[in-house]
Amino acid sequence: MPTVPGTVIPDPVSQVAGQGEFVITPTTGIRATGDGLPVANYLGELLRPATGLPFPVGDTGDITLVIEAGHPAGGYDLVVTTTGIRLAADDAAALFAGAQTLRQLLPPAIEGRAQADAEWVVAATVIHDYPRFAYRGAMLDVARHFFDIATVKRYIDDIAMLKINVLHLHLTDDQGWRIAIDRWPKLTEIGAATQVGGTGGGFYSHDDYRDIVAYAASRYVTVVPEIDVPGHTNAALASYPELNCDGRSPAVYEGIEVGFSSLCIGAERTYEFFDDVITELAELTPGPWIHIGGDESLTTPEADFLTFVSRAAAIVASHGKTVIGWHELGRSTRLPAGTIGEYWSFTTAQADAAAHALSFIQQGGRLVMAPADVAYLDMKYDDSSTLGLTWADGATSVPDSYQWDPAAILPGIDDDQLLGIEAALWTETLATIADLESMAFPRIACVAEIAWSARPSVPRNFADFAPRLAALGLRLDAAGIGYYRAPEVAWHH
Ligand code: TNX
Repeated sequence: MPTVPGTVIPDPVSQVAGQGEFVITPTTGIRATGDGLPVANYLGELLRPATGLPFPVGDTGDITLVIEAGHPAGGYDLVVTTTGIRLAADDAAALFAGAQTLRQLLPPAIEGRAQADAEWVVAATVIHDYPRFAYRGAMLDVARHFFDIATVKRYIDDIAMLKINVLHLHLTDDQGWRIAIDRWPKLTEIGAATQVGGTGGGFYSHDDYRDIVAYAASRYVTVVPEIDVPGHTNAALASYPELNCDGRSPAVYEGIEVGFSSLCIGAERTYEFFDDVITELAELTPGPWIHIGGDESLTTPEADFLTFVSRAAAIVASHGKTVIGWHELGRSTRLPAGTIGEYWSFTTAQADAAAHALSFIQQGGRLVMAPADVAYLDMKYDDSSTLGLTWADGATSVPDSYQWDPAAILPGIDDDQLLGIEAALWTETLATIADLESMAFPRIACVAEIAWSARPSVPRNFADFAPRLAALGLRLDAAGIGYYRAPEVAWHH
């Protein structure tokens, strides 16, 4: 079926249909210079397999990528006429976002990895577009189940398609410590040996991790590493007896309970440990943020929690990084300036969670909204889901994950106080790429649209979105990405 303007996800700010169409031919090339060249090369790689056409990249070509001043932050302009395509933006990241739009203007068969038979045309259109939020995140939990480099790279490609530009990696939890720390080798010798259910496990060496970060950067995705402290630390506690107040290590943990572990707050060794971890992690992290968790430290006494949080946050700041923490971190009133809180309560805010989140604002920081009842991709879709959990106010249907707004959750909060939003994929019940994709898709498209598209003047209506989701389904089919065929969507077959 032909793709017409109006099926792009996230919905562009403005899109006007033109006359006629641009026809791709064997001589169609991609023109770019300077910082535009990597995007042009990426676009070429995207377009070659299914078309079987060469798409030379260089000084000439009917598809022109231009870096020029004058676009809104993160935004681009895309003009398709019968004679050519012009994509322009202020920087390469915004150009890349525009390339994702262009990709969705092509027939769905473009997503196939083998040569396909299709009419490679793009309907004439004029698109002016820019993001609502700078931070458009996806979180992947590689601690409960470990995912290899290839899987993480595939997930990066999955999210980049939807203009998501942050991958938050939940690297440590009770069930596993997944990043090598040279100064503390047992973290991975012992702490990475297993995972939920007891089979498998694993970790990233520094080179593995650099590989992931570089791949993400090639998709203009910033990696935010999370070391979850002081709770969710059984894997570290099992690896080093000295991190436990009684000097004795617990056994490794393969279940899915939360809230039972804590670093020893009173021991100086704990802070030496944390500083060593952050030293190595900061060296591996080109992005501005390091996430220190802070959620569900249910066995850490309040005074200890506050002591720990202010010291841990200061350590991260001393390495030149901005702290992100789950909203519980807002219990502390001594956070470094600009600390980012990640809100994970519900769209109807629970009082304590709201107060903790607002504390970040009062301390000069901003929020990333990841409301669990709509943006947790590990929630079951409905009773038929075999994977997933239900604690976040029951199942989360695809319409649920679309019909909400991040600025309508907390009192007195507007877009200015929000850095962005995030879709979280916890993996207690998810072990394979097929598991991840079937839970993420299509709900991650809902969250991506909320992150990018302009705030609507009336509440979002799923009925308006569903046809575009159906169109995305054709692309996912061609790409071999499995997804949940939500009954609320008229899928094309
Ligand atoms: C809560 S949300 C957690 C995670 C679990 C998740 C499962 C948050 C900050 N903590 O430890 O994996 O629920 O949905």
